[in-house]
Amino acid sequence: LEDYKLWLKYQTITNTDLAINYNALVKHAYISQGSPTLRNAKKEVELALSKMLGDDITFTNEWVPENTLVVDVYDNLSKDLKSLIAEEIKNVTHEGFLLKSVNYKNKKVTIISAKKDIGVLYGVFRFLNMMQTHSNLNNLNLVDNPKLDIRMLNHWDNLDRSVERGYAGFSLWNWQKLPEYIDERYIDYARANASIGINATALTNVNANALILTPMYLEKVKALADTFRSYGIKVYLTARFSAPIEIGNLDTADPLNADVKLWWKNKTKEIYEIIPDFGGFLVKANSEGQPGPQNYGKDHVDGANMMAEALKPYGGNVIWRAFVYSEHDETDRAKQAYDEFLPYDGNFMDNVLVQVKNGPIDFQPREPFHPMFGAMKKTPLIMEFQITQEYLGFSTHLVYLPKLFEEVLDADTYQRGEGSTVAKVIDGSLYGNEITGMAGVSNIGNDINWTGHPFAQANWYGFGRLAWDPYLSSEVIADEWLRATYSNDNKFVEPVKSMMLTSREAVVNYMNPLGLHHIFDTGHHYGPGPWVDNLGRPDWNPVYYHKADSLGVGFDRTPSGSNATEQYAPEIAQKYNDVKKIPEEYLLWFHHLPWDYKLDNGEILWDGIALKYQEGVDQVKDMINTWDNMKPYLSESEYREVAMLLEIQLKEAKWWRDACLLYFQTFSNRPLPEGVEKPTKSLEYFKSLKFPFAPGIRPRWD
Ligand code: BDP
Repeated sequence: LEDYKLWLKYQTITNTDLAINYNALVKHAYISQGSPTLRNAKKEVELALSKMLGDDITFTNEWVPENTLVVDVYDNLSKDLKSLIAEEIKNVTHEGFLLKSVNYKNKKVTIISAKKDIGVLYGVFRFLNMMQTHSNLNNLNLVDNPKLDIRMLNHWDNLDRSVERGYAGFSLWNWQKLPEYIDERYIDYARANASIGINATALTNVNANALILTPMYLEKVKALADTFRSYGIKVYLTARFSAPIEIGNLDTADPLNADVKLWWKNKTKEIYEIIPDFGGFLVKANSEGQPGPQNYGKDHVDGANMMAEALKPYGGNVIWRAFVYSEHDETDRAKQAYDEFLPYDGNFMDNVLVQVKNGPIDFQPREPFHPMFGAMKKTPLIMEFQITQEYLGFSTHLVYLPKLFEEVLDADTYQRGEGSTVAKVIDGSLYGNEITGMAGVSNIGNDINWTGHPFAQANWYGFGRLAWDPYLSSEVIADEWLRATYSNDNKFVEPVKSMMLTSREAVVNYMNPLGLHHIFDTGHHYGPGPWVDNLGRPDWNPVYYHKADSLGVGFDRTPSGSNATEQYAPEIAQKYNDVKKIPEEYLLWFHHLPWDYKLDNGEILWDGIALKYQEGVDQVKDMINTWDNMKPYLSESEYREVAMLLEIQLKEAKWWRDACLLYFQTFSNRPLPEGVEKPTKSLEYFKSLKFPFAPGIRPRWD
């Protein structure tokens, strides 16, 4: 049950010096209760301080001279207090906050303030997090503003409560009991999100069901929106493009048809009448069989702007996804989103954001950054990361994703010269966009611990922190999370942190080393399937991506091949085209190379691939050792839970290694190099494995 509390455990502070110090700081706490949001702040402070420090803290509802902690919006503060923070508060934006230690009438007072209620709540959560991580709170002077506007989760939750690519149970949203029944979990979900600054949630799957837009469901959505509002969270819905036909009795969904436009206008009005702060629509159109404007000979701009027009009067946004690849397009799948969207740059209305996955294929353990970042200069792009581990071992493998997110955010697009990082594209600083955002495909379900794997909580946490500030380091985030979740003992934090930080490279090594990608088994993406070649479309088959043959392996995306590199700035294109300059982690993503090609360290490619697979397995063994050594800092159940999962991870890492090496060996015709363990099963055995009931499968659309 401790797991349920996420990073909001508020464990008792047992270090007496620290407890005395903190107690003195917060002894007499004044927390405004002027609004539902401020009341949430108050509840959180009361809960947290009593758990961390005990019961001798006095909470007052009004200003008294004894106060040492003051929590309120700037406008409500007394003149004296205002004057003490007047300078700093100028730098606080509408969702930002200020934490400041001041001297007031010869007394130390800590002020948590902001321009708006939501900023106060965020400030409270940060302050409590600092206390949970045993930070020095004596001389605070911190202004922190979110660097992105829309910080959102995308739930791929279906109305029957199954979750596409969900590995943590069923959907949290209990549609049958809504709107009357407000599950306590909705509130804890909102608290957790607010604690890291997430301010938006798209409740439903991008493979959308139009029913969510019917009055009966909208009442239920309203109940959730009402619950989340005081935590600063806006609700978005996925809009099925053909909804006017399916639930509106029209015979077309053509975006330029007057009746269709009117239908969306009326539908939008109906939504805002009951949810006045509705965020807008998230749309997957003409992608993987979803309907869209192209069904009517129209394009993405026609579709997005039609919805944007309906939302505009209410301040709502359209988030239009760029995850498209057509079965009729013979070119490289990695090129298609760019090719399809770049011509529209500048044509979208100003309340349209285009949501782009971090890489050009699909949430692989490693991909180069998506070439649309930086190239699409006149359209705000919202980053789409996947928090749920569709291609990274589901919720069974411990993989710390902020490391992956950070790699993408730090990548330099060179689109406006050196230093044009992806982070600068999405925070709007490179091209001066009005609205900015980051979306994460949620890994949350109704499992008691929310995310299946206890360490997957860190991925939710880390996503939120990076959406707030895409320049944060993954290491700092891991540190915060570990301290709040498990322990502040450095003998625990340091080794476990380094385990987390290497876990991402481990999964790359044992699944897709040296730029290999999309060699997952059909449909469920659980386990290896590099041999799969029988699916309806070439670009659904792993053989399309690795192109192994007797001569070599890898996808040639240089000018001699698909020339996908031309979609990047010349600095990147030149580097990636040159087999000597490309970072080896992207080698086989961009090059088809002979099995005896010499790697940087002198190994031949075949040996290098095999040794990487082995290294991945060895890294998991190291993780197991690290965790075993942590027993003294963990409860029995905390220890066992992760230990059991790590054993599965090891078993599956070996499965990946053996299946892939046996398969690729049929082309390389070379022995396994020394140091690589011999497979104990045959290739035929691995090929025979079938997983019709693996979790998270989506119904196929072909
Ligand atoms: C892929 C998933 C599929 C999603 C699709 C998407 O396999 O279930 O519907 O992405 O993002 O990663 O739309």
